[in-house]
Amino acid sequence: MTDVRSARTGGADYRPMTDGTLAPYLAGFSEVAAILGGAAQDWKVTEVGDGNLNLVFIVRGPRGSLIVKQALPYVRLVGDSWPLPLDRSFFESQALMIEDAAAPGLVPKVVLFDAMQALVVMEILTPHIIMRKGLIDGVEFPLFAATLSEFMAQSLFKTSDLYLPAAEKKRQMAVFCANTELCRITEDLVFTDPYRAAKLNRWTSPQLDDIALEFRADGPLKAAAQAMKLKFLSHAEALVHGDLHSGSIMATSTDVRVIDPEFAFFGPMGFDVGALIGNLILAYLSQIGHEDKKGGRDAYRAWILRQITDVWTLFSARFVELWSTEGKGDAFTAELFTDAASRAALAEEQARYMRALFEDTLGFAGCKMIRRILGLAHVADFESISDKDLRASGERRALRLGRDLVVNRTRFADIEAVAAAVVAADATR
Ligand code: SR1
Ligand code: MG
Repeated sequence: MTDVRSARTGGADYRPMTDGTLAPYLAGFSEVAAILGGAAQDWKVTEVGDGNLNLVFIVRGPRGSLIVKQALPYVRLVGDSWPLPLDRSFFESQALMIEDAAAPGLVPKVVLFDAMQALVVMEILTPHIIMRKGLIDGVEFPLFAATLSEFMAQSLFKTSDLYLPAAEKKRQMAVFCANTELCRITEDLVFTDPYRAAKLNRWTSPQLDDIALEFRADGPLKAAAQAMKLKFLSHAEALVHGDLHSGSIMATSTDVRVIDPEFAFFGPMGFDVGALIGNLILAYLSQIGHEDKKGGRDAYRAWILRQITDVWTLFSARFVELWSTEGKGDAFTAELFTDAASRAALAEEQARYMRALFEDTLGFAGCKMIRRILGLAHVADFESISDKDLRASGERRALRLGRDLVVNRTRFADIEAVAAAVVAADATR
């Protein structure tokens, strides 16, 4: 892993790339030129970024194609009134490499990190689509649950104290501790702003004015959301992706990959699992706006619901399996658990740990759902519904269920109970 001190991103020579300037710049990197083939004048560059933060280019050469992601010095969604450090490209490239080592083949390969221009050159994923788009269009991804559960189990377990020696975990943590600005975005936008009159908040208005106001006065909800925020701030359990929603997944019917870990830091594992499940629930509750007739998406709803239960069930089983077979970290020192009675006690402790992780997952899932409806950054699942009344009806159900998940996260018996709550919430449509 690169030392953060040698990875000063940006500087006097930094400039945002354009379709015209990127190819000549990349020509200076032999590893990039070798993949693209030909010379700079043969490369076709297209800016395709539609995310909240960065420039994203596809570069096509006679031999191959690549993706280039360049950080902008501000939040693209808002403009240059909101400056943002360029070093998020460093954290993204580092996280991609750690994730690839933990879960090989489940993230795009990094070809180059260039600190001066804050850009990451990586493998192009084609013909993959952003999973959120697929969820809106009713596309099933057969490998989704198996891949995401494997990705989360491997990347979270293998960066935790259950697997790493304490000194190595602390070394990795020290690097990602510097990703403070991106963490700050999450601290504000996910855990705080939806519960106060923040300037950048927005919601479907006037339909949701009442519930936006109600949530700002909801003491139990605000206290529970702040309890989740405290976990986010202080539980450095593992290297979390930090923004693991359906827009950070690219998939086909035969391949699923995780992209965009620029928010990565050492935080609570449930933040990733909760982001994923919360976004699947949003996808489920937004189907009302995407079906051609009432009930037209029922089979697809059932598919999403299965992904919610499968992803948790497969993830938790795989995580415990890794712990039991590769638990060589400084936590739960393996030599203490060689006899049958000790192993049984360890299994009980593992069950307690997974229960706590489940409750964290639900709390974070609820926070993520609420922020996407009352905060600054929304999701296309709902935003693409042009009938505002219909959109707001689904958003309201999501807000109520999100609140339930945050406030009552300890009361859900298991993931099937969560699935039942999703179905019950949607039954009011
Ligand atoms: C200002 S950035 C808004 C959101 O975009 C990213 O996808 C993260 O979710 C962030 O919170
Ligand atoms: Mg992103």
